[in-house]
Formats: sequence, structure tokens, C-alpha cells
Amino acid sequence: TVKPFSEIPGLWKNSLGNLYTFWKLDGFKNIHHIMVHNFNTFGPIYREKIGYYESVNIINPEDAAILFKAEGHYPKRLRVEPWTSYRDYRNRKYGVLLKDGEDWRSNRVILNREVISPKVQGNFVPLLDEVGQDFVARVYKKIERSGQNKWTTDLSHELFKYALESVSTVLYGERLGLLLDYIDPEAQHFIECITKMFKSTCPMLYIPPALLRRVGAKVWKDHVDSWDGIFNHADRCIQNIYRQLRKESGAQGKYPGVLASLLMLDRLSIEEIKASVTELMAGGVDTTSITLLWTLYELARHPDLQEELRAEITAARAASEGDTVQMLKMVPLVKGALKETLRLHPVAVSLQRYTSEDIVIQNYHIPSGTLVQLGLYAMGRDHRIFPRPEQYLPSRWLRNESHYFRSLGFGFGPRQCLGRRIAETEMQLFLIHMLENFRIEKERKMEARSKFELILIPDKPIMLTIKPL
Ligand code: HEM
Ligand code: 2DC
Repeated sequence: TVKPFSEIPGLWKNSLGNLYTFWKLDGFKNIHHIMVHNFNTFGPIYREKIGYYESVNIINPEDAAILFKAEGHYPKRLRVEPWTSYRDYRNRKYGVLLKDGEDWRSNRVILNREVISPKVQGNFVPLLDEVGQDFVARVYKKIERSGQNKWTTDLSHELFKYALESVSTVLYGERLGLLLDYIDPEAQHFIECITKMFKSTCPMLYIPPALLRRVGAKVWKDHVDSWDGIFNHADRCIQNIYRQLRKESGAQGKYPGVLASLLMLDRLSIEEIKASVTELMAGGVDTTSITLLWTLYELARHPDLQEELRAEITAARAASEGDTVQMLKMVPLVKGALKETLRLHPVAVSLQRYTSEDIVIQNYHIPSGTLVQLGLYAMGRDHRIFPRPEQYLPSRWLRNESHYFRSLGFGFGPRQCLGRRIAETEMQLFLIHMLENFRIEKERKMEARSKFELILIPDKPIMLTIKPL
């Protein structure tokens, strides 16, 4: 009694009509709300076709489990066509983000060892800890200069710099100095290019980039400009390390960073290393900074919770006796807060996989090779999956509620986020240092929602007030 694929409910017959309604509803900025609406209309599974891209959408953790068990040895997600088009246009290699099949796997295995294995984690902690301390010092300076014993600001620009400084330190084994008073205009330009790149991707998810390129559309030009800016800056950073490495074979004993480790390992070509390191550098800015911004926003709304976290951190600091790696193992509520942020404000609106075998979800047959999307934003806000979903409750991740396929902010399995460990460590250390030094407040009436600019970001500036404890 398994029902056929063709009976899955949804709007998948008139793809151009759908594209038109979608555009009229300002769907480019709202796909997360449209997905929630569709699950409410059609139930826990629906089919859809917008422009050239067709998918089956699911929301339940149990269905996510079925999907990820059918992802095969070479898990493949939705191809972001504008990103591959740019590389084809400029004759650049794909990195691990855009590769597929055996080519992806062989690169990913090597990168895993240098970026996400527990073995290298310990190398990152002292580097990221120092960046966290410098951020705190910078905030004190700002507070002092304000003459009001507090600093009220839209912190996003500072967080972008914090994130870029963090990921660069890990990749290149040395500081860029982005948290000093003088900001390098090149780094500033790089940061602006990433935001522009994400934004200009959106329309091209539904209208083929090749077409937009042929008609000389502005989005395509903006997109090319932004990637050019990203690659130029990354190339310069990479060249710099490459040259140093050829001059002196590195100070003995000191951790040289991901890039130098990959170059010395000599198992990927230089071009492949460049491609993936550029992706890591670009992928490491808006993702973590916006997650931290949302976390500070939630903590500002929940002063009691802020105190609870501070108490946990104080106890962990004392018990770990200066061993930071040890300390990170003693802050479960801090980790819960980050999971809770990603539940309510995920970076990725959905996770996607092409199935590698026939499966059955919600009693519908889904043939091998179908693009299936898990609505991550919709799942995080569904009351059947998370009791009282509108409440920010980090402790829900400590209780023995089921966590089965519910914490998926970084994706799942061998194709999950490559930057996950860097991101987690960087964010945990940030919260530790900030809460040890400051109280975070916000204007009571201000409420922010998510808007889709390829990643989900706040729809308005978030103004926070930072006060010394
Ligand atoms: C992939 C989320 C930070 C680099 C992904 C995916 C998600 C994600 C959902 C897709 C995973 C899947 O399909 O299963 C996040 C979140 C972040 C974050 C929530 C921070 C809060 C970072 C950072 C970096 C990074 C800091 C770089 C240092 C990448 C790369 C991929 C990826 C390279 C592609 C991996 C592959 O295809 O093999 N990320 N990310 N991300 N992320 Fe992140
Ligand atoms: C966007 O419908 C919505 O981590 C699309 O660090 C489906 C889709 C496919 C791939 C997702 C993307 C969405 C959101 C941004 C993600 C991306 C995979 C990796 C990327 C989640 C959900 C991201 C932000 C990477 C980006 C690295 C890049 C800048 C080099």
C-alpha cells in the first residue's frame, strides 16, 4: 500500500507559474516562511518545482534519518549553480564544497585530517583563545572611549572581523590583526564581498546563471565581482604563506596552520589546496558571526539565563586550572545555547541530499536520484518536534528529551560542515570570554526575524548594549 511518487501533494506541475507567485510573494527573502506555510498546508511531505529546481520536502527527524541512511558513499547536496558557473567562467578548480563523487571523497578525507579530526582540535584552541581575548580587550577600549561605561552598537561588523580573524589564524597559523584600530581595507573588502556573493546567489537559484550571463544581467555581474574579490584576497593570503614556507621550513614545534600542513603533506595539488582553503576562508565569516549575533540577542532577552551561563563558565574556569581544552569539556550549557540558537536561527534553511536508492517516506515511494530537502528552519519551530518551540531553552539539550536527528545545524554524516569544529570552538570561546567580562542588554521592544540571503540573517540591525560586569 505504498503510494506512488506522483501522489505526493504539492505544487509541482507549473514551475514557471510557481516562480511568478514566488517572486510576487517576495519569496527570495522568505523561503523559510513559505516552507513553514507549505508544511502547514500539505503536511509533513510535499513536492515542489520553482524555476528549474524540483524537490521533495520533509520535516520530521525520523524521515531525516531515512534520508541520510540513503545518502550513499558520495553524498550529494543541491548544486549551487551560480557558484559552479563562476568557477567554470574563470577557469578555477572546485574545492570540496562543490566537488562530487570520488573526486569529492578523496579530497575530503585528506582535509578531514587537518580540519575536523580530534587530533588537530588541540592546535586550534590556543589560537582561537587568543583571538577571543583580543576581542574582549577591544570591547573594553570601545567602552572606555564612549565615556558612558557601556557600548551600544550593531555588533555585526565587529563579529565579521572576529570570525575572519579566527578562521584565518587557524588556516594560516598567524594573526591578521583585524581587531586592531587600523583595519586593513583589503580585509574589509573581502568581508563585503562575501555578503554580496551570498545575496547575489539568491535569484540565480531559480533562474539559470548561464541565461542571466547571456543577457548581461546585473546580478551575474555582481556575483562575478564578489567572487573575484574573494579569490583575489584569498590568493594573496595563500601566496604569502607559500613563499614563507619555501624560505624557511617553519619554526620547529609551532603549529603552522591548516594551509602549511596541507602543503607539507603534499597529497593534494596546489590548485586543489587553494580551492578548498578559499572556500574555508569564505565559509568561515558570515556563518559563525551571525550565529554569535543571534546568541547574544537571545541572551540579552534572557538575563537569568545569562547569569546561569556565567555561573557555569566561572565554575569551569576554576576547575580546569588554566587548561582551556579541559575547560571546553565543562560547559554543556554554553554548548546547549549554541544548539538552541541554530534551532531557532539556522544558517541553512534546509539540508538536501540526492537519494542513492529507492526509499519510502510518509508512505510515499521516492525513487533513487530524487532531490530531497529537510526543512531545517521549519523543523526547529515545529511544536510536534520541539515542545514550546518559541522558547529559547538551552537546557532542553541537556535533558533526556529525544535528540534523535534533531541537532542538524551543521548537517549530517561525511558531508557535514567541514568547518564545524573550528566554528564550534571559536563560538564557545567567544561566549566564554564575553560572559566572563560583560553583561549584554538590548532595547526591550526590538524584535528581529530571519530573512533569506542564501544564508538566513537578521532582517534588521540588532542593537546591543555591552556593560562591564
Ligand atoms: C557545509 C553549516 C561554519 C565551511 C555546511 C553545511 C551546513 C553548514 C549546514 C552543509 C552540510 C550538509 O550538507 O550536511 C554551518 C554553520 C556554521 C558553519 C551552521 C557556523 C555556525 C563554517 C565554517 C567553515 C565552513 C566556520 C569554514 C571554516 C563549510 C564547508 C562546507 C560546509 C567547506 C562544505 C563541506 C562539503 O561539501 O564537504 N556548513 N557552517 N562552515 N561548511 Fe559550514
Ligand atoms: C541555500 O535552496 C538554499 O555553510 C538552497 O559555509 C539550498 C542550499 C544549498 C547549499 C547550502 C545553502 C542552501 C546555504 C548555505 C550553505 C550551503 C552549503 C554550504 C553553505 C549551508 C541551504 C555554507 C554557508 C558554507 C559556504 C561556503 C562558501 C562561501 C565558500
